Amino acid sequence: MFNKVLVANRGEIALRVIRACREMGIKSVAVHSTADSDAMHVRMADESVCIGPAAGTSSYLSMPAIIAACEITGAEAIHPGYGFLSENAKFVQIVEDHGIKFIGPTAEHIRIMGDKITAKDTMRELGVPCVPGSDGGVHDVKTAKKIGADIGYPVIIKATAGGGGRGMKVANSESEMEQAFMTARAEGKAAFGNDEVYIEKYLTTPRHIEIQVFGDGKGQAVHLGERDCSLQRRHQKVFEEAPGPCISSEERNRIGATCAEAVAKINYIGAGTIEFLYENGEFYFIEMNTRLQVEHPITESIFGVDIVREQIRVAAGLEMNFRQENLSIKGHSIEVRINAEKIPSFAPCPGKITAYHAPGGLGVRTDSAIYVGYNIPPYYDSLIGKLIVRGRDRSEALARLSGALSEIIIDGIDTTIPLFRSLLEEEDIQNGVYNIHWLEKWLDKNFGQNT
Ligand code: MV4
Repeated sequence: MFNKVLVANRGEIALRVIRACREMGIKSVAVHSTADSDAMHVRMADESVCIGPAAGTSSYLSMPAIIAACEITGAEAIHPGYGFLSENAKFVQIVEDHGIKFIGPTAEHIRIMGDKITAKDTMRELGVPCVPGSDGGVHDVKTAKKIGADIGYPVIIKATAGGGGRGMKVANSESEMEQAFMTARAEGKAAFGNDEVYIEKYLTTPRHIEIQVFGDGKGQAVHLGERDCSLQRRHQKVFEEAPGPCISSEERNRIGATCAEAVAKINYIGAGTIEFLYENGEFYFIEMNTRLQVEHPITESIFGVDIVREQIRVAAGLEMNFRQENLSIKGHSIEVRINAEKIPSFAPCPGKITAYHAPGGLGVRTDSAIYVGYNIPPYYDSLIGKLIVRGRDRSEALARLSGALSEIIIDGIDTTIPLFRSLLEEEDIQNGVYNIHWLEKWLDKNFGQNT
């Protein structure tokens, strides 16, 4: 096992990794920007290194600074958390070239899944059900129109380098194709330096269901069920639950086995998430994320598995601590993302925390790096905490969430907490009846132009 791990991240996810290291008897190294000298991850780690100025691009994204921090401290491995360098194939290559272990998948797997066309081709080949559409890239409008006529409108044109909803355009009929095609290409070029696009049938009212997978890199892999992450605003998830309220155990076992088999076949190592759109009882692959995700705790809560610990174990060459036949779901879990944002505009709201009380009790987990007197810097993501609850069933989880939201205190800044208090009043949320458009429609109805 590693003696020392460098955590190339900040905020709650850095704490999450540092805690796992501590439990495993591994020393931790925090890295931080000049804006984060007072951050909790710096205090909690065994050692820390300042790696650059406030801007993420000059610190948490600086490959030379992070490699140097490893060499200075003698860290043998890097955990990237999520975001920043977690899905950067070039970084993984450089890390490994320096004889440092990257706690995550190989550069090759990250590269394959980072290109959406290659990812889809690979998954289709592995027997994972995909959205009907073009076979690979589409290079001219004439071909695009032919595909539109074949699969039927509406269709969606997606940039192969896209993600997070950028470089996507819907065409409702052939007359909209040229404009949508050219715009998707231009956005792909501008945002990612890659103008290759592909086309899919546009599903109008799907849910976003993602399957957690985990591989040992030696041909063994398991799945840890699904998460329903349909409640999103502008491609930012706000509320996630596991299991999905609309997924039966038969459906879970079937799609889960398909996903586990697929990643086993490619010798995938560590944690991964296979994203699907789910509509009329069918799963359609859209993307794979080759990282630990923000919402991983809801899966941990219902399976009783420490996903970060397992990531570290397999990176060190040890076996996974679980097998599919020993994994079972106990109860229901929900996560809400606490962002430093004003509701209903969702405008970022950095500033000083003047009071903080984290809710507690059975089945309540608060993952956050804030403390009283902490000044949330304006340079990074607005996520400041995650409230994760577990109950024996969905209604108990909802009741615990409601209790925890009454109890939590974060003063000094605006947060998304009031949004969640309102959402829990909604019958559709209570009944688990929502799709990827539900939240934006609800915000529009309740706040109109203010969101
Ligand atoms: C789609 C789709 C409908 N049909 N693909 C958005 C982000 C990217 N991960 C994929 N996305 C979508 N792909 C087809 N063929 C609708 C979306 C989509 C979406 C997906 C998941 C969660 C929220 C979403 C919000 C808008 C659009």
